Amino acid sequence: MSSTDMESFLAVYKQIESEIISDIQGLPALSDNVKAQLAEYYSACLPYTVPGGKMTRGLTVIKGVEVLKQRSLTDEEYKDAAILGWQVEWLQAFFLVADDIMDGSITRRGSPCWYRCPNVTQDNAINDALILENMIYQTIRRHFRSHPSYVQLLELFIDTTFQTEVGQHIDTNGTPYSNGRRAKLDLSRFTLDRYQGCVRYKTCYYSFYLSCALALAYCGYDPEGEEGRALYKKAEDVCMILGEYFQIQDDVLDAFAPPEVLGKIGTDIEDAKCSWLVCKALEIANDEQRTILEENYGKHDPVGVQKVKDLYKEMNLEGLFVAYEEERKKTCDELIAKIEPEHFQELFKFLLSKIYKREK
Ligand code: GPP
Ligand code: MG
Ligand code: MG
Ligand code: MG
Repeated sequence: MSSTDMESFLAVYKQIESEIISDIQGLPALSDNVKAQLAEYYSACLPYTVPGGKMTRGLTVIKGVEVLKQRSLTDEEYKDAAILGWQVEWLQAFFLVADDIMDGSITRRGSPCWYRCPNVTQDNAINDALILENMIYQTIRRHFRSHPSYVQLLELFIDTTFQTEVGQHIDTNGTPYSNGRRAKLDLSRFTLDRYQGCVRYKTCYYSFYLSCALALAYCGYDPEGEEGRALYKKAEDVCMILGEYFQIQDDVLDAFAPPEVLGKIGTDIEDAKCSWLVCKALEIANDEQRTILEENYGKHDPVGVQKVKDLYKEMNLEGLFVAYEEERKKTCDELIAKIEPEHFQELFKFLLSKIYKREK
């Protein structure tokens, strides 16, 4: 079984979805009518919010288990790794449903954000984000309760969720709120130092490290043991660098990628986000360029947003990014080449190949 086999991976999604819908249909002390409404609602919510992304996070767990075992997987191992992979995708669905509300986004994966669907609304979407999170723990209990790594698997999801939420808080408060409104834009907050801290928490742990750590945990590596500790640490070190590179791409795509390719419409300028682009621009801006940012950044006004994008173009930030990407690719190649045991390198080469020069 190959880890890049989407069809097999999606078949496992289907099974998890049916298990969850059957649970809902079996809830005690609810009339058949109410249960049917719930089942119908979540039979629409799950396929809309969970599959349909690039699925790299999920497939990475399978790749990780293959790499660590140094052989192709048995059917049972494949299924276990795919179930864990889908739990990372479920976590991502939970985060994205919530993130799109917080960021006031319009589209996701080429369709309206879940909270903007007419039969959903923000009230439901907030609760659905919470339900999506809970489903992770239902599924892990169903499939891994008697696995030796059960507690560790749970703790990885708990810790990663907290880390991401801390990052999301930093992200949301690049310009803090005061008396229910955004405080005045303070460009001095947008530094690469703040950026790196924010991104480590909001992106690196859940998008890169979690999948690698789940593979290690599933294969029985103990984070407290000598061999295990070194492997988790290596994975963490590389994932922090890959994750930062990935979020910098996300920020550049937010401003410059065609929404029909990206599947989402950028909101970072309107939302006054501490984006890599604004940090970089402020590093090199002259007084006049800084004034353009002062006057236009963080406003929900298409003319102002265009002025910021024109400024980014004038400052050749896209060119700076291309240079950054080449430098990053080189650093990552070198870093990965030093990882021991050698076969562990394959996992990070896989991740790097998925992100280098990505367009969505
Ligand atoms: C990416 O930020 C980070 C997340 C999606 C984590 C959200 C965390 C929560 C606790 C809700 P982003 O806003 O740049 O992502 P995108 O560009 O995909 O909207
Ligand atoms: Mg967002
Ligand atoms: Mg966000
Ligand atoms: Mg973004």
